[in-house]
Amino acid sequence: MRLQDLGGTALADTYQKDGVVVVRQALSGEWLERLRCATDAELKRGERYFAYRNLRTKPGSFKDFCLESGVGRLVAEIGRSSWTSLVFDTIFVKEPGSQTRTGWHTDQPYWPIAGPIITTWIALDPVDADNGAMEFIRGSHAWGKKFRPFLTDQAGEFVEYICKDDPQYCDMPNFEAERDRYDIVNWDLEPGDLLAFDGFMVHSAMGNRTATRRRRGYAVRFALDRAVYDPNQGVADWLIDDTIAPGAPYVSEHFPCIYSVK
Ligand SMILES: O=C(O)CCC(=O)C(=O)O
Repeated sequence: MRLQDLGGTALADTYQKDGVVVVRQALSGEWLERLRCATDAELKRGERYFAYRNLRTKPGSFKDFCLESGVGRLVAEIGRSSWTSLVFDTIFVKEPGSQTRTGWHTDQPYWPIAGPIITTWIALDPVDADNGAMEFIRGSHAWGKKFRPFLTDQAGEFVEYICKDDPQYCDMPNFEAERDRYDIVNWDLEPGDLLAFDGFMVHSAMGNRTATRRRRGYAVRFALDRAVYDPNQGVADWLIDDTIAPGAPYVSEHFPCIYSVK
């Protein structure tokens, strides 16, 4: 998995400008099959949509993928970083008929990390606008806004804001109601295609209105050069780590550096 074989520096340029880039056929068939099997095994737990996270912390295909597939180097190349650490991973599965849209949001205000974060979102099935494509507001990573975190219901819809009085955050516009005002992009994906996007990118995912086509996605979050621990930001308690000093690079035993330029 090397950027030069998958699209070269043009991908890194697009990422920097737009905050999101699609890397076609980033995964081999073997990794794809392993992640699909591991995803289906996890789903047997029958949890809520956002609950399937930190899968890479136990032995198995998710951990192997994070450590052995070369995804860390690919991410460092896309983000032009000299190192990458693993933050956390999640599977997002919209089964046929699960029509709820994943609401518009940004990720990083939920996390106690300042500085560059990249998410890789890997399609495990064919994905399009009918079965739950991700949508992005191109360039929104550069707006300099920290949108307020919010609670969602089981299916991922907005319920209410958290951190209501915290002045570092601002409320989100109603992006869905004003779609025409924004440069919204989405891509049809084949299994093995990978989206890489910035932690401050405004994004959403459509519902799955098909009767038969699953939409399985595997997301992994990575910290890059200048990503530092910021315990004053965020609500994700599983990312709190007292072994990292505030302001220090977001790397520790729990959040290991998985790639570094020699
Ligand atoms: O796949 C989805 O429904 C949402 C994914 C998402 O929001 C994310 O990876 O940050």
